[in-house]
Amino acid sequence: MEPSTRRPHTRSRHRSILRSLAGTLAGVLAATALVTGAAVGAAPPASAAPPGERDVTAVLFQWTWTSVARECTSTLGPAGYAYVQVSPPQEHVRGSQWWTSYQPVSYRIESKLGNRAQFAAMVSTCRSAGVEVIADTVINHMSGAPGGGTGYAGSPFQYYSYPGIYSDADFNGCRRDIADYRNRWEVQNCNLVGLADLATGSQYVRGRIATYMNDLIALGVRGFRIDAAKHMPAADVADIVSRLSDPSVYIVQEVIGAAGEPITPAEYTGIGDVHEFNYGRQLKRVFTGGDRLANLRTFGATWGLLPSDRAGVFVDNHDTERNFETLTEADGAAYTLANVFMLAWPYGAPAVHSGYATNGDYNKGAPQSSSGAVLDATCYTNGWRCQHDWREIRNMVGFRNAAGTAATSQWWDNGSNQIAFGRGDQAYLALNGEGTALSRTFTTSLPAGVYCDVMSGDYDPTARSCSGSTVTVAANGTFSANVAARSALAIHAGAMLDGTTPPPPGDARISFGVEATTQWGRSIRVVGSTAALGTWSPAAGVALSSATYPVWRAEVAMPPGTRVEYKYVRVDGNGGVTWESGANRVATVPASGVLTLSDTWRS
Ligand code: ARE
Ligand code: CA
Repeated sequence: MEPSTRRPHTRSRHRSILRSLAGTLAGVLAATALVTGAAVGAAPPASAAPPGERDVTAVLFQWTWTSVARECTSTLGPAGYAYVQVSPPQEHVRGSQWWTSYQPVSYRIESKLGNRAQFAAMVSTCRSAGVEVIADTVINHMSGAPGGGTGYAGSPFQYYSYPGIYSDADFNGCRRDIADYRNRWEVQNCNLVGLADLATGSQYVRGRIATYMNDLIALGVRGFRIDAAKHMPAADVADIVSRLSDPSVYIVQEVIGAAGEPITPAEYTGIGDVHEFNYGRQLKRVFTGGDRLANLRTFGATWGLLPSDRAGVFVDNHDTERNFETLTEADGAAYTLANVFMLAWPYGAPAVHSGYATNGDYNKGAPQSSSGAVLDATCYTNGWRCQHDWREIRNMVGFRNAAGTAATSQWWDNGSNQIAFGRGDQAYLALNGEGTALSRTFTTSLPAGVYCDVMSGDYDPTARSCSGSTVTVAANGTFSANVAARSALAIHAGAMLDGTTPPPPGDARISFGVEATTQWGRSIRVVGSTAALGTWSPAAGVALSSATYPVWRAEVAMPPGTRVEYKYVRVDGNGGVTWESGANRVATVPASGVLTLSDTWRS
């Protein structure tokens, strides 16, 4: 592992801190078998963020802030998404097309997607639901409208002149369109499709951009997609990022790698993550018959892709679903299965694109009223596709969270387009890309038990029930199942069924206890890595009793020897959730009897 100071903005740094702390704690625990809350001294800074291993982003493309907020609470949080990426929030040129978002005219947080207050409320609601917000930031350029005009929020502007922000001298001198992508200077100093190219080498411009991004951080934003990063020298991007008020925010840069071009994604990996476009391109090739799924066994860096811990990956994004460089939702099962594979496969940080029907019109803006106001999104109406909510995709987020950092194991393939693999003792996927059913006995490293196949139905963590079919894993790790043509079967430790799971011998259990003073109307829950603790979903965690206030307590029976990571959360009257700060706590279920924990709330 490289020194963490060199690459401050990738998710791997955050994760590795948590992992090393967790490792230390686990060692302490193994030796003492009794935990107190004081063990974590050097915890990372307090934040409302849920614990460390989650890395899936839902991209709610062109959704209004009001609808993003609602979706965080109803769907993204419960599904376990770590981030929601929203479209550019700054003032932009007027017009009905989606791409007006990519033509800034000022840095006021007022756009067709909502005003500043709505944006702030959305960030706060999403964070309460355990979902951090990534803002798409357009900082390489301003508008492309040569005639000038008035922005969405009323700001007057001219091409190369944005009163109070930038004047002519703040733009690069090239002033013509990029024509030759093999010319580094031209790509970085001339105009991308007519968009006024900012002089990002200038101290003033860098400072002004950082002020905008810091404004978003002040509103609670915890990550940035940097649009058109390839069109700014990496040194310029690095300088801007070094000015951010919070060095732990997540950065993912749009640097499209292409054969024959001098500017490469690798130039930007020292700053943060970079979108790996070849990932989506390769998945299209493999899932449309250009290669066999069996060859995905080695999918990753050995295919010439970026190092896993620097790659932001997707099956499609808003550009590629319009230029068909990748699969799109029109590809049906191949698209769904590629997303399932992406979420199961331990490479990169995955983003699920969620768009709307375009009916073949490249420019078509998000569903809007007759007066041009973008309508709040409601899934499956008005053309909203809601890929983030498709059962197979939504449930694979839980699979990925349960799998955590476990490596792939027990790979199997039929030499063609039927594959299966596990993620250690946490999760197992069988994916059938062929036109005939797959019937076999699979070998896993999973503990024996009855699992919900989350491709065929949903697991209900409260009722501990499954609306789809179940799979019984035997003591030797095998299970037999039938996987229909062009479909998948997925099981994981976060979706095991009670009662049918072999009962823990000796009544093994943990008594969770935490001293926490709270205001009237608030309550404390324990949430953690196992199904019994809600698989990191606060709503599915275990409510503690206040009978011995200020110590809150509850007993949870779990299979003996299970290593659990957990945290306490405070729930206020209207359902808002506050996570305690610091690293995940760790405990191991005893062989029999009760392990009594006496923790102290970490504010
Ligand atoms: C619109 C109109 C234009 C008009 C312009 C200015 O379509 O005709 O000239 O406005 O008035 C988006 C849309 C554009 C839109 C623009 C501004 O896609 O159509 O232009 O907003 O409203 C390159 C860049 C890459 C960029 C892609 C699209 O390297 O950064 O082009 N992607 C991002 C966003 C886009 C966005 C912008 C940047 C601009 O994701 O959605 O544009 O903010 C090879 C190269 C790639 C190149 C690619 C396509 O693969 O390797 O580098 O990508 O070709 O040219
Ligand atoms: Ca530029």
